[in-house]
Amino acid sequence: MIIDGKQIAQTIRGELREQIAALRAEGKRAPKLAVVLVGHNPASETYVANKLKACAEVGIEAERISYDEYVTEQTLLNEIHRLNNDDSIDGFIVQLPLPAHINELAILSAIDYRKDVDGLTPENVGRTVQGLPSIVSATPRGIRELLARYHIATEGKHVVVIGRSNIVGKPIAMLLMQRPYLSLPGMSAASLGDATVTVCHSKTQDLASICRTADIIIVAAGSPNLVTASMVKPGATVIDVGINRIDDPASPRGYRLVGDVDFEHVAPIAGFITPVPGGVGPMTIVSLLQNTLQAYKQRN
Ligand code: NAD
Ligand code: L34
Repeated sequence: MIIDGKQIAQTIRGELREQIAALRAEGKRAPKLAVVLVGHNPASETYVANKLKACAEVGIEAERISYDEYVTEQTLLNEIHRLNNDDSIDGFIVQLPLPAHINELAILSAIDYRKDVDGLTPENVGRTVQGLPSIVSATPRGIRELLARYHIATEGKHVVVIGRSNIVGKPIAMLLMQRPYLSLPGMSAASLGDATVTVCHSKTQDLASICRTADIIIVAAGSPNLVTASMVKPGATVIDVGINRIDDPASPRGYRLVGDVDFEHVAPIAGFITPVPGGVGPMTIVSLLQNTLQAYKQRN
């Protein structure tokens, strides 16, 4: 069965729109998000445009703050301090990647964790690890939501995560291994967590045999066709986070998107599988909206 992330994201946007309309009807102001974008990475431009459009759809005010790729780290830090202290802003994100001359962790660490709607500050990551209420980063939150809404339980299951990034691999591994005491405001109830998690990465030996023992594979590697049919146990759930642009003169944009999974051959044997596009990507965006509403509620 194909997991329809686009559809679920649309449903959640409808829920958010209603919640925000109800707040407005009580005379409250709209939540407000700011997005800091550095440089002109075409993929980042697309993702940020999708985020701003989704905000407009649900009634979240959004502001895009752009810098060219030569901006100094200090200028960005000043902007972050300004946003931390701007009472009209409920949350903000710094779209990644940043240019190589900027220290990503220094930038993320400067964000006030209460406004960190990407859940990437040391405070939010640490609180998530300890099972305290926190803001969970958008893509892992979206993956959890997909599993919950498709009633895919993780308790006692073997989850293989491929990729160890701070933005996907590490946090999703942490969330799914937890005892399910994490309260995520606005998230549908399901028994998520309690999984046995294996994290694989570029130095892992014999990825294929590890994957074959997985009930759930979550791949965020950025490598087309990394997960092939022979690596997937029949009936397993496959969550494809990868987004890769493949040159394709026949398509209107000159490229097409593929994930990290050989979808054509894996889909027939998987129990559940997410497509690319239309799987995890739209959930990342809607999770940011949920996080923004969460930050707004916690401030008010
Ligand atoms: P990254 O790009 O920072 O790092 C890739 C990770 O994959 C590393 O940990 C590396 O060890 C591992 N890896 C690479 N090749 C491997 C291999 N052959 N075998 C095993 N492990 C391997 O990670 P990221 O930022 O999580 O991004 C990964 C992919 O997910 C990219 O394609 C990115 O565009 C995509 N992404 C999508 C979303 C979404 O919302 N759909 C969100 C974030 C990232
Ligand atoms: N700070 N940096 C920060 N936060 C994030 O949450 C992100 N990410 C990742 C890159 N850097 C970030 C995103 O926003 C990846 N990402 C993201 C966002 C949206 C989509 C994909 C990745 C998305 O909309 N995907 C669509 C297709 C988009 C297209 O046409 O290119 C999909 O259906 O998968």
